[in-house]
Order: sequence, then structure tokens, then C-alpha cells
Amino acid sequence: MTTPLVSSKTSFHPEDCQDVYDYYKNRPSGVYTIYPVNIWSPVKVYCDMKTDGSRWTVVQKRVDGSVNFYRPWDQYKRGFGNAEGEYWIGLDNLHTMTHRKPYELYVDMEDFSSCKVHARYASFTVDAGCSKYTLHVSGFTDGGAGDSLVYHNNRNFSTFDKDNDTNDDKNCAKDIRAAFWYRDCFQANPNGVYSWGPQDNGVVWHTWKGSGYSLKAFSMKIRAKD
Ligand SMILES: [Ca+2]
Repeated sequence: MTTPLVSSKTSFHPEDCQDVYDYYKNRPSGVYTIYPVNIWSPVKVYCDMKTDGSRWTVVQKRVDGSVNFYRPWDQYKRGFGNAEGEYWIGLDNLHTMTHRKPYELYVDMEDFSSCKVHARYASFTVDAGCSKYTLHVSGFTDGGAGDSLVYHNNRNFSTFDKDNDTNDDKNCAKDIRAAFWYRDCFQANPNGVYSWGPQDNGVVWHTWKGSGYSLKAFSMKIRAKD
């Protein structure tokens, strides 16, 4: 008789909020632990079980300015913040998830007058770190916000300590005090400095409120395509 090396006892390791939904069924929105890379790398995320068909894994969220988003490459790579409030899920997690399965992206935002709009993309992919986490988005559908992300399509990720933008004379991330898939420099700036109303280089979605308006709430959420 041989003893099996691997226990047959099963445990639940969801890769995303879709798996959480499939496993538990009618669970409410809230914080859940997922395992985007492997079972040894748990990540706490907010699962949106309400918006448009539910099952969305929130990968970026701004809501009150409680978390500093002016951080170096290594932290944008790993992720930071608080799953109950503001956070960034991390570029390695985004890469692993979006290369394992095809994902769509839902971007929603709110201004200080409680107006809410969104933008949706049928395809969202982030390349590996060795490729500077290049962003690929396509299949835009307008929910009133307009398309500010197309400007960033096929661009590399930049932080103040890794300038991968397209302007040789500027360091966009350092000038703006944030991090994103900057070009020269942005139309969308979800990781900008949080402020209350008018603010250059704040939390911006240019095609909705222009570049001088910093939004009250912003989130990016992804879902595996059926
Ligand atoms: Ca530059």
C-alpha cells in the first residue's frame, strides 16, 4: 500500500469573484479572499455582486483619499491599499488573471454632484512585467463617460521610479504624482492625487469632466468572459 502524497481533501481557492459567485451563489457584495496567481498567494479584494450581472472583481478603487497612490514600481507590481476602501490589486495579479482567461473591464465613476457614469471594454489584458505590463483594451461601450482609455492602449506602465511613458523630456508619473499607463501624459488618471473638486492631475477621466476635475469615486473592475 502506498500513501498518497496529496490529500484528497478539497478546499476552495477562487481565482476571482466569478469563482466566488459560482461557489457560494447568492452572496452579497463585499470583501473576499481570492488566489489570482496560486493557492499560496491570497489577495483580499472587493467583489461587486450587484453591477450589471455582478461577479466583478474590483482591481482599482478610489473613494475618499485615504490611501496614498504615489508609490514606486515595486508596490504597483505587488498591489497595495485596503480591500474595504481604496486599493490597487497589483500588476502581477492583473497580468496572471487576464492571461489565464479573457476578461472584460468595467470602469465606473462618480462626481461630487452624485452623477454616475461608466465606460465598458469587451477586452482587457495586461502583459507581463518583462514587457512593462503593456495595456490592451478594446471593444468600448459608452455608459456616459466617453472613452478616455483608448489614449492609453498599447502603452507601458509608468511609476516615478520607472519612466516608461512616450515623452523623453518628461517623467509623467513624477510630474503628476501618480502611476498609470502614461503616454504624453494622460486622458485617464485613476491613480491621481485625490482631491475635492477642481484639481489638475487629480482622479481624472477627461472625456467626461475634463482634465481639471478630480472625481469623487472611481473604480475599475474585471470579469471573465463567458
Ligand atoms: Ca519620459
